[in-house]
Amino acid sequence: MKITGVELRRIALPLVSPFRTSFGTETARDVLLVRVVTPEAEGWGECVAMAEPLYSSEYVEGAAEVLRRFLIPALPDRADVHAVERALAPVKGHRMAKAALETAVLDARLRATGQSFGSFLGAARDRVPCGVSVGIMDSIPQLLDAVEGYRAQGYVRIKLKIQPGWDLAPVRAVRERLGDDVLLQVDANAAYTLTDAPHLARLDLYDLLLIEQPLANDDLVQHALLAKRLTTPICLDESIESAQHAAAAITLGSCSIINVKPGRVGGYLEARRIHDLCRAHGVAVWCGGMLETGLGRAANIALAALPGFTLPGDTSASDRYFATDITPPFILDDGHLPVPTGPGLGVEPITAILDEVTTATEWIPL
Ligand code: NPG
Repeated sequence: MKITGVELRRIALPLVSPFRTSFGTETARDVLLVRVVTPEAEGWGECVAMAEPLYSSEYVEGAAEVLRRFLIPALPDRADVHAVERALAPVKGHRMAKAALETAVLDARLRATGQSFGSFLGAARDRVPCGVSVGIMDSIPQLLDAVEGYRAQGYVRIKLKIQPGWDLAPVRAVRERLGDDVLLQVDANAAYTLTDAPHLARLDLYDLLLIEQPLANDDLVQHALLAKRLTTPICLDESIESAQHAAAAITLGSCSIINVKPGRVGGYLEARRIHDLCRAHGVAVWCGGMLETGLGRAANIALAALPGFTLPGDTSASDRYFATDITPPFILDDGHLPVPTGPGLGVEPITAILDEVTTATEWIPL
């Protein structure tokens, strides 16, 4: 299977409500889509980089640039995902850009052979339980309203974004309102330092599933020290960009849970390696989210169906983010989403909607 060319397509999608984290507020998604064309089939990849480099060093314009200048020209002749991963490896970093290109090649390949992402990755279930990530709000009553709305929709786990000044009180209020049985976790997006350990230890009262990325991205040692001072399990997100990082974190005792985001780690092959490593070590994993459209969401749901994904992921329904998704929407059913079964991602963009939200396209022949 030879690759004929690659299209870079930018789309703009407003979010149904602003999403605020400790590093910024997203009100719309500026998404870079990668379409790989072969004579047999086309494949899609969604780049999860945001417009600004605040979650990590990557940002959408930078991803487009490294794709057009370095990654697409480095593609091998054949649309083989392992060969693609090797060909992109010499370029340092830029994992979100690499993941988008690798996913598009894999999708084209799987569509040509009729195999689904779930089957390729090793999915063990046909539906996955879904959590929801709830942003920082202006007031606790506003937060409680939002959380109750999500509970009514059926989400099986609630994740609250926290930051200094928005932590103990909102967590206490939500725990009191929801009762002890609801799965509740928090995500700091690297907003604290080790000197906050006594304060973070006060979260131990609320029976949280985990605290996600309390300290800075490169603080693996500090996370290990913090883990000794909390009973709440530590989960790492931003710190884990590869299976090597995951191995180091497990060895050091920096975390007992890992949030796997394929974009952050360079693609679904590396995401699966992290799953395999964690499973062998008894470390739980769950699938994170980056406000994906239905294309990225489809692949994440397939990944979340692997046997080591024992905690509900940030794999919310389309309407959590978008009034109109670019694919047929993912709709929550009893707190779960179905793993797509069609070839490749198992979903296609709806052409009329895609064209309407497209802001730019660029064709790069090979
Ligand atoms: O459900 O897709 C989702 C969003 C889940 O909270 C979520 N994502 O830090 O994990 C995160 C956060 C995020 C959002 C990170 C946007 C970066 C950008």
